Amino acid sequence: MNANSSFADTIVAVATAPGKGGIGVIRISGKQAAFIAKRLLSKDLSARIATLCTFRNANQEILDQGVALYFPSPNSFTGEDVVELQGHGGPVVLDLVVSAVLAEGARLAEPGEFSLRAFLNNKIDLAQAEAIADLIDASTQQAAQSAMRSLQGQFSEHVLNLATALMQLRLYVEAAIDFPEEEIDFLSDGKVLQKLDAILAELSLLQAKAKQGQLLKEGMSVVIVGQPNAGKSSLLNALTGQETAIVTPIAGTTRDLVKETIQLDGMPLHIIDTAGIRDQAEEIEKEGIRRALLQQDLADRILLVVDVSQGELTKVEQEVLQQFSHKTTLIMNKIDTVGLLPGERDGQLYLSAKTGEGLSCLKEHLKMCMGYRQAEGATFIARRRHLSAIAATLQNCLNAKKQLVEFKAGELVAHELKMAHDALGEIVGKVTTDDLLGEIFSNFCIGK
Ligand SMILES: Nc1nc2c(ncn2[C@@H]2O[C@H](COP(=O)(O)OP(=O)(O)OP(=O)(O)O)[C@@H](O)[C@H]2O)c(=O)[nH]1
Ligand SMILES: [Mg+2]
Repeated sequence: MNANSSFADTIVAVATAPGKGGIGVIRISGKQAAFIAKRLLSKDLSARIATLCTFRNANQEILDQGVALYFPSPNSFTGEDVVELQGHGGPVVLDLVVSAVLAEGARLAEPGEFSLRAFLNNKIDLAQAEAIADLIDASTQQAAQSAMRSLQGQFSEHVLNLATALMQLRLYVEAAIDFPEEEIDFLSDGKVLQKLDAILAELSLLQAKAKQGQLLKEGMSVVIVGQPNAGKSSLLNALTGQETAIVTPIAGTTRDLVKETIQLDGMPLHIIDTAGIRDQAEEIEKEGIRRALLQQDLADRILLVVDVSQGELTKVEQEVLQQFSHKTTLIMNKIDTVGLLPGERDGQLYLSAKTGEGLSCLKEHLKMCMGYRQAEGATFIARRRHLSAIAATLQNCLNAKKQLVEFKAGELVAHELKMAHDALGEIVGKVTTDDLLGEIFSNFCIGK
């Protein structure tokens, strides 16, 4: 989607979810919105007043009856003239009204085009636009509340305050460079370092909150692997609290990947159960094992399930532990059969998928692995894009500090600070490219 080429068009889309509903909302935005509404409704609309109307096409056939709302520019969602038609929520009747609007010269909106226009008209910044999509997509209450905080601008405000502090520091350093005879004094009087340290501390705080927000949005992925009959599917079922996967005493029961998402105190947990890994497998099972091994690379965490009564780890189990030592948890399952206590010992988790003992310990362990802290109230939703921008800003500030402390190199301090400032600006959209905008807004639903 090109950000500017089609800005002159008036766009239309059904804004409510597809399917049947009590009402359905059609949104029209652009210069022709009021004119088109007049043609359809044969009525003049007053700004921000609900008006009961009959919706007609160009042949004066009655299509629907409903309420029309007019939001004149600039006081609308997009910043343009906007008309919203609230009719009956049936797909056919909504299509008829949209067709009538198209016949009057509007065109269908692309996904996210209303939000893109809101962004380009400075009604919202980029982080807020993303928060709209994240609010709609939220899979837990915590994620929805965090998205709402981002939408209200709390995340952007934090970012903008930091950007202002960085700007002021840049001005200070650049002024020092412009007066070379005083440069050394300026840079060594401690003020720059003090301000830089304060910015670094704030950035770390922002990073911590954004990480929580990203977890709320994307969650944690966990893959359960192990030998046949170790109790992998039983563990999946214990975590979901349902008979999600088939459990039998027959080795080789699970062949396909079984996927389920639950929430762990607000954090989405994507769990994948896999085929037991063994050498003597027939063709279907072999394919299952191949898929299981692939998942190990992708997961945030691998749960290697072992029957606690089996004794020594097998070669396959040792290989998993070695190859993925940084992200594997060894689960000693079936403690009920040997009378062991549940809990975490020597980095291993003892539990029983059958009785549920030790399950809460596993849940705490998973949260801890991701650094998820539910108690932290005021997180805001964040995306990978935001996290990498914050990381880049931090790195540039650290480089600036090094140039300052070790080399007193004013020019290079200024350069690093400029890079930091630009990286931070990407979050709210002060620095953007058409590609980035296309990528972000094309993932929105139509009508947003
Ligand atoms: N006593 C006891 N039995 C368990 C426990 N966990 C699983 N089992 C039993 O072990 C057998 C195998 O369990 P599954 O969950 O199907 O094992 P799996 O690892 O998914 O096996 P495959 O799909 O064949 O790879 C079943 O009979 C389960 O009831 C446990 O904690 N305690
Ligand atoms: Mg299984």
